[in-house]
This record gives sequence, structure tokens and C-alpha cells, in this order.
Amino acid sequence: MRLYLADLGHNLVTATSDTYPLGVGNLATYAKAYAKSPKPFDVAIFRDPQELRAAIEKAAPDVIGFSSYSWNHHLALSFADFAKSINPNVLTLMGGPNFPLTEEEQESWIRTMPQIDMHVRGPTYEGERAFLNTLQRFIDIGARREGMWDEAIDGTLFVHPKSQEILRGGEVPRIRDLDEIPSPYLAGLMDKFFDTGLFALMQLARGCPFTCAFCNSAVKSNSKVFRHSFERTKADLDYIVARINHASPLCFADDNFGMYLQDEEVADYLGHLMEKYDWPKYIRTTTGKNRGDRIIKVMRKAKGRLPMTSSVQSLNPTVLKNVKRDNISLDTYAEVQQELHATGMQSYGELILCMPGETKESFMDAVDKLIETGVSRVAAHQLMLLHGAPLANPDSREKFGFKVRHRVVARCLGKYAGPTVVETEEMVVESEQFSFQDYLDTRVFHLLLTIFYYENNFEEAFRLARSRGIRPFQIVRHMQDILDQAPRPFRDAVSNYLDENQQELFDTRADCVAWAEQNYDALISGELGGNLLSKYSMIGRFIVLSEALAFLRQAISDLLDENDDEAQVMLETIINYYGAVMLHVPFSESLEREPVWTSLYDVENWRNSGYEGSLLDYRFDAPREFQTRVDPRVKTTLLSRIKTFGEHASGLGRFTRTMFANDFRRVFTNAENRHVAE
Ligand code: B12
Ligand code: SF4
Repeated sequence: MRLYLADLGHNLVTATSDTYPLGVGNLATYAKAYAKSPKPFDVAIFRDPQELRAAIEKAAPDVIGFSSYSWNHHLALSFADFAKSINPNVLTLMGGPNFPLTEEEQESWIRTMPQIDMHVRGPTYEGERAFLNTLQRFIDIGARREGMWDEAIDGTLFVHPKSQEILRGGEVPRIRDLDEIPSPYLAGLMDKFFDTGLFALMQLARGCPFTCAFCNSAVKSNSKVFRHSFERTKADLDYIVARINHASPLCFADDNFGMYLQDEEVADYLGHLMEKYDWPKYIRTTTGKNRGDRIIKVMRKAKGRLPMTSSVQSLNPTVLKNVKRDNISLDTYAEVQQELHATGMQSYGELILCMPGETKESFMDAVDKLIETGVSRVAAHQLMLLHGAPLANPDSREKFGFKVRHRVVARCLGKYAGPTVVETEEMVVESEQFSFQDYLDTRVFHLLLTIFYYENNFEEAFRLARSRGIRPFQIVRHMQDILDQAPRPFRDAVSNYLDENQQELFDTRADCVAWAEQNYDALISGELGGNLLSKYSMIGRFIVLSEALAFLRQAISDLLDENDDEAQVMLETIINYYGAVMLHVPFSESLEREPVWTSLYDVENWRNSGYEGSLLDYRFDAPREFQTRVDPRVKTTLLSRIKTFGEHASGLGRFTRTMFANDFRRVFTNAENRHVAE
């Protein structure tokens, strides 16, 4: 018997699933360990559609199981069709979190998928036991389809092929000791991913005690937290570190890493691995919603290689009540930000637009407050209605007056084993207190914020403004107010962003898919679609840079006291400094230029001091000249990235993700700094 398990990721535009497929890895080891089979069976796991296609063509499976997440559901369905076209007797299964919560929706949802024979649904995020039950039935009846549907199987749901009735098995209990699942790492199943550069994915604890209604983890059956032992985690880490390319990152699938006492022990061990092997260099996970003290401790142990990713989502008490979310307190949040800055890490504040009860004002206020806690960037995600999250239930949609639109999941489309596959997502663009115009306004505001308040890229200007009592939020808000006065190319970029934002929204999935099919080539090349915020912030930062600088200057200058000549001169100096040091498109040309910058203020030293004192303290007696140069390492990296990705807005969006804003600056050759008069 041959068993294939696939958690597929679209990869024609770029690899969209950047972790090892842990979920199906667990299913494979669990089945191997506990299925009682008269004959041994083979299990293989897959991430790439091309690899799965080749495997099916070479040796068709008897059973094939697909993970369903919001970004790969239709890809999975297309492969179920493909597997059936090669072997009509194959048993097709589907599991994963992308499954509605109400019984009515579950039933209509599975009827949309005749190519899937059985849907495995444990309590959210647990498929092992339900999967084992299904496989055992298949083995027990002689590894063939006949007899599979005779009675319900616990943890599964299916449409009876003859009667078309739905048969629903009972709930399976949670796994209380995760060590019951043998490690896919130690079993060698993940070996093939060690050189891919993907994130090695581990899970330390499963479950979340919080109940945020927009999230899949919120369901009651998932509220208890169960974990792997430290010994098991250590064994996995030892196995990985001995084999992985040490440039590759690590990811924990945990919902609240750092919140539990046991995480400290893991963080200690990570610290040890970092010292001994310089791995992992970067850890991605979601940090906990309370116990800020412990999170700080854990982050320290992880030597600054673990950014805090706990988000606040909203600061409006009505919203938090509506979505049943408990936030970390803003004071604790601010403390964690300080710790992050002390360890030189970037920190992101995250909010979600259009949450139930949110108004434009309360959203804007939250941005202001978050910035004031010290985050170096604020992201405003869109509210998606996800299968498996309580907010997507029909009663919530009605209660909160959600109006939704469909759009293509960024970069998740392609032709792999048959017709074009397009993944779409359902986004809230309007709720009772948040109009569609508010939605568009906040999208533009967020674009401006992403261009100008990003990884402290314009910190010198914001610091100067702050020394005159002006907050970053006020500057960005003012920019939005005076957008019609921005230089033409900048204004055009914002208006194209707004147009493209509206173009990609559709009333139904069918309209969205039809549009994607018509524009397939442009979507695959990146000319259309992708992440619009990323694309247009790249235009703002690199393509219309001089206009963006002029606009920043105008906005701050308007807010400064018009009689404050000193501040106006310093502002001009800072903007000129940006003009001299910031690299822009076309990079081939910009990397060759090494302008001399003349200034009465030593902006660079002020910046290097961590902005000690005021820029005034860094005033020379007479203007000096600063020779700029491009760091040769930056030049080599940028030229090679441009060669790979191109320097159009979407290409830039892809390669800048692995570089910091600071990498895009020229430096000064100190020896040549001299008085102009010299
Ligand atoms: C790692 C992760 C990511 C990674 C990698 C994702 C990827 N593309 O591969 C990153 C950080 C990139 C990511 C991004 C996003 N993610 Co994410 N992510 C996770 C996370 C934290 C872990 C997933 C995991 O491996 N868990 C561990 C394994 C063991 O559990 P599992 O995957 O659920 O698998 C088990 C069961 O589901 C089931 N099962 C799974 N497959 C199958 C198949 C069969 C045949 C069977 C029988 C059973 C079965 O059995 C498995 C073993 O128990 C989960 C949250 C969580 N705690 O799980 C969210 C989660 C999967 N992500 C989610 C979302 C919404 C996103 C984003 C859309 C967020 C955003 N706004 O951008 C993006 C989309 C990215 C994209 N386009 O690809 C949602 C998915 C909801 C849904 N309806 O699909 C989750 C559940 C978070 C949440 N709580 O809401 N994510
Ligand atoms: S958003 Fe985070 S804290 Fe809230 S339920 Fe989901 S995983 Fe838990």
C-alpha cells in the first residue's frame, strides 16, 4: 500500500509556503507507529506540486491526503482530481484547519468537493487520531474503497457516494501528551528539506487559551494547551542542527511561545545552540499574549534572534469585547519594545482593519498609541473571514454587518496538473461602524505609514519633529490631509495604489477567478497582484524617492512653527542628507553615484550616537563636505538581487524583505570629511 500526504504550496510566482510541512509529517509518523497493517506500507510527504505530480505519474498512490489551508485549498483539489485521473481507485482525504465551524456550512462545504472522499476533522489542529481511524478502516477492509462508507468514522465527515447523505463521526479526544506523535525529524522524513532554505518548523505546544474570534485557534476544543517534553524538543533540535544548512531559519508553530515556563528551558537550549553552531540565526513564531516578563526573559535567552510578533490587533475596548480578545497591556507591550530596541531588534506593531466595532478614529488612535510604545513599524492587516474562525460564522457576519469582497491570495495561483488554480480569500471591507470609504482611507494611510514609518528609515526627520513636540502619527496624518499638494509622481503612485486595490476586489469568488484567469500572465509575472502594499511602498521608497522626500519635508515643515527658523534649517539639512545617502531605482545608476554632501550639521554622528541630545549639538562652525560611498558588500548584494528579481516594484518587494531599510544607504568616508573652506 502506498500513501502520499501533501501540504502543497503554490510556487510559480515564488515559494509561498516557506516552512517544512510539519502537519503531514506528523500524520505520516503517527500512521506508521499505530496503524495495524498486515503488510508494511510506504508513506511519502510533499510540499512542491511538481514533485507530487512526478511521484503520482511514476507510482500512483492508494491513499492520498491533502492539507487544506486558506492558501492551498484549490491546489489540493486539483491534485485530488489529478490523482483520480491516474488511479480511479485512490482514496482521497482532506484535513487541516481550513474547515467551517457550523454543521450546516460544513455540510455544504464538503458537497463542493466531490473529488475528496473523506474529510478528516479532529478538534482544530489535531488530525492524527482521526486520520489513523480512517486509514485503519481502509486497511481493515482490505485496502480498497468498497466498504469505506458503510458507517461513520470518528473524527471524519463524508458524503455517502450512493445515498448522498452526510455521515458524521464523533469527536476524537485531544492528544494530551504530544510525544505520542513520533518525530518526523527523527524519522528522517524532513531530511529532504534541510537544504531548501525553508523554515524548519517545530511545534512545542498545541492549543491556545485565548478566544479571539477572527482566529482558528479560538475554538473551545483547542483551549487546553498540551506539549512535547523538553527531551523530545531537544532531540529534534539536535537532529536538525546536525543536518540543516546553518543559514536556514527556524519557525515554531506555537500560538504563544514564551508565555510558558517550559519555554524558558527551550530558549536556554536555543541560546546554547546559537553559541555552539551560530544557528538558528532567526526564529519566527507568535509570542504570547501575557506574561511580558517571561517573554522578555525568553527573548534575552534567544539572543535577540526571536522578534516579538505578538500583535494587539485593536486597542478599542468594544472591538476587543466583540472579538473576545485579551490583549497584553500596553505598558507591558511598551516594556517589551524597549527590550527589543536594547537588543537591536526590529519590532512590529500589528492591527487589523475593519474589526467589529472599530471606527476610523479608534483605528487611527491605535496607530498613534502603538507608535508611541516604540515599535519601529506598524502593520495593518485586512480582516479575513477564515473557515474555522468563529467570526466567519453566519451569525457573526450578520451581527456585525460585515460586507465582504473576494481577492486572489497573493501569489497563490498557477497551472500545475490541469486547469488554472486560483486561491481566493474573503475580506471584510465594511462593517457597521466602518464604511467602505473609511476602508479606502485607512488603506492609503497605511501606505503612507509603510513608506515613511518603516524600520526607522526616516528616524532623523521624525526625531527632529518630536523635539518640537510633533508625533510621527501627526506627520503621516497630515500627509494624507495634504496629499493633493504632493509632487505629481508621488500623487500618481498613491492613486494607482487605490485603483489597483479596488480592481482586485470582487463580489464573488467566481468573478475573482474569472478576472485572475484573464490576467493570468500579468499575475504570474508580478506585473499585477501580489501584495499591493509592499509593491507601492517600494515605489514610494525607491522609485519616486526624491518626490517622497520633498513631500516629507513639506509635511513636517507645515507642522513646525513657521518662526522656528532653526528647525526649518535642520529639517532641510536632514532631507538633503537623505538625498545624498539613500539609494534608489535605477540602482545600476544610483550605486555608481557617490555624491559629496555639504552640511552645517553632523547628522550622521547624531544618528550614530543613538540621537543623543539635539541635532543642534552637532553643529559645525562652518559647513563641511562629506564624501559618500557605497559599501562594496551592499553593492554586490543589490546587483545580484536585481539580477534575480528585477527592479520593478514587485521584484523590489521580494528582495527587500530579506534586507533592512538601512542597507539601502550610502556611507560616508570619514577621512575625507572636511571644512568647505579647507
Ligand atoms: C506556520 C504557519 C504559517 C507559516 C507558513 C504557512 C505556509 N504557507 O505553509 C506562515 C508564517 C508563512 C503563515 C502565513 C499565513 N498564515 Co499561518 N499558520 C502557521 C501556524 C502557526 C502553524 C501551522 C502548523 O504547521 N501547525 C502545526 C501542525 C501540526 O498543525 P496543522 O498544520 O494544523 O496540521 C494538523 C491538522 O490541521 C491536521 N491536518 C493538516 N493537514 C492534514 C491533511 C490530512 C489529510 C489530514 C487527515 C489532517 C491534516 O492534522 C495535522 C496534525 O495534527 C498556524 C497556526 C497553528 N497553531 O497551527 C497558522 C495558520 C495555519 N495560518 C493561518 C493564516 C490565516 C495565515 C495567513 C493567511 C495569515 C495572513 N493574514 O497573511 C498567512 C498565509 C500565508 C500564505 N499565503 O501562504 C491560519 C489558517 C486558517 C485557514 N482557514 O486556513 C492558521 C490556522 C492561523 C490561525 N490560527 O488562524 N502561517
Ligand atoms: S489570535 Fe493568538 S491568542 Fe488569539 S486565539 Fe488566535 S492564537 Fe490564540
